[in-house]
Amino acid sequence: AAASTDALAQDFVQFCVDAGVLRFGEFKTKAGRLSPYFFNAGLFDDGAKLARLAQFYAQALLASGIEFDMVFGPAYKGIPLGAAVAIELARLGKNVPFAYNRKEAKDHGEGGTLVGAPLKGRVLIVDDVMSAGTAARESIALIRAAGATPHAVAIALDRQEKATEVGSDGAVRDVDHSAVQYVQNQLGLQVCAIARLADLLQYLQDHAGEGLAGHLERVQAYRQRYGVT
Ligand code: OMP
Repeated sequence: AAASTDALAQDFVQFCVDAGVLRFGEFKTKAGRLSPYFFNAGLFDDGAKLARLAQFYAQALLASGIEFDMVFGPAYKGIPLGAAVAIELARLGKNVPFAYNRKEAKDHGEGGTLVGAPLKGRVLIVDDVMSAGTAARESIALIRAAGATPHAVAIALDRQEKATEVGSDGAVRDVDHSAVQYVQNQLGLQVCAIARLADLLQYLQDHAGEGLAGHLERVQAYRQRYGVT
């Protein structure tokens, strides 16, 4: 299974490079780090790309063996991702309930911040990227508050970098574990990532002859500074 998961990850990185979702250059992350690469899931911007993306999530989920009762897409970017994954799962014979949240509560009409199926059972959160883990923590709290169980997280890319925490003095500092490690080990959720930083590095190594050698060096240096083992 390990070999086929690797092959899936390599196919996925290639797909993201072709789609312009994965780019190399200079980018600032949410945590304020200067990153030599960036994954912009907003660029899965047509029906065919979304369908292909959903197939990758579904295949990675099936390979992981993770069980779940429903799919939750966190606002905003997780909403189309969760919807696409729910559609693909149904197409594969696993039709499960789907829900998402709004960022602002409505005071009329259906009211509340949750839309779709009632949150219950083991919930799978579908999101794009995990860096510091801020977004994941919010979804987990929301699912708990609704009386359901945050059970697993499916992401497209695990950046495998140090999470940050705010000290009692208000200063933000790096910690030794990644957000994914925190969600797995401290919060007890299962995490399924289609690809990780390690797969991205493998891709750059395999294609170093095609003008990607400079990017390989910069991504390696970034991992040296911010990566986890
Ligand atoms: P955390 O919520 O801190 O884990 O950061 C994840 C979010 O950062 C994503 O949902 C994006 O908004 C953004 N992001 C990317 O989309 N792609 C990247 O390659 C890196 C980031 C980031 O800013 O860390």
